[in-house]
Amino acid sequence: MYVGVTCDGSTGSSSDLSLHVYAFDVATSTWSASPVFTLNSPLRPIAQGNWNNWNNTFVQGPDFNTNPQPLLSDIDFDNNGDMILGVLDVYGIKTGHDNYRNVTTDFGLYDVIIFGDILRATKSGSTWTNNVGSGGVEYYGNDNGVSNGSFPNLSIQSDACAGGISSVCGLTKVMMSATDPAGAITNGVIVLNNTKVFILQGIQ
Ligand SMILES: [Ca+2]
Ligand SMILES: [Ca+2]
Ligand SMILES: [Ca+2]
Repeated sequence: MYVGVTCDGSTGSSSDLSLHVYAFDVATSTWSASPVFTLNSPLRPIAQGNWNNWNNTFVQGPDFNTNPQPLLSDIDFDNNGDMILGVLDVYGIKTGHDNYRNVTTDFGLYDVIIFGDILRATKSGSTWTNNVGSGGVEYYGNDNGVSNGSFPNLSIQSDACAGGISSVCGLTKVMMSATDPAGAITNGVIVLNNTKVFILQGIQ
């Protein structure tokens, strides 16, 4: 059994953020040491997508509001034993669509863009490599939503995972729940190829 843990930095700073996956051997009732996955640049392509420690600050952005805060929300495995991790941006849960902000005198309705993520953890011996593809960029570089061009500061939704992932043993694809898979203001899934790292399709 595998258990995901998020160090959310809520009493510290974004440098305290990390993800952990512990393995529990049911037969022997023992826990393994956990590989630690750090977050943030350079594997988050745009500045607005950088992870922050968990906080309750409403952040007014140039188009939508963004304040990405991570939660390790899903663990799947590829055929070769690599882990595929889903990371939910909990700012979207704290805020929502067309909702009030946390200021009692403001009755305006606000919208957000979340920047979740899909990470791949590749094991070599006892060492795990976090989310690094060839050239040192994010492994699933095409985990992007699609903009309709209406929001110039967010010309691309660079990390569109909405936290859920699904990988089927024997297949080379992984499916993730996603924001903007078929244009701006859509929800659905994006299908990624595990080996060539192409986006296969976005489905609303
Ligand atoms: Ca990306
Ligand atoms: Ca990404
Ligand atoms: Ca899953």
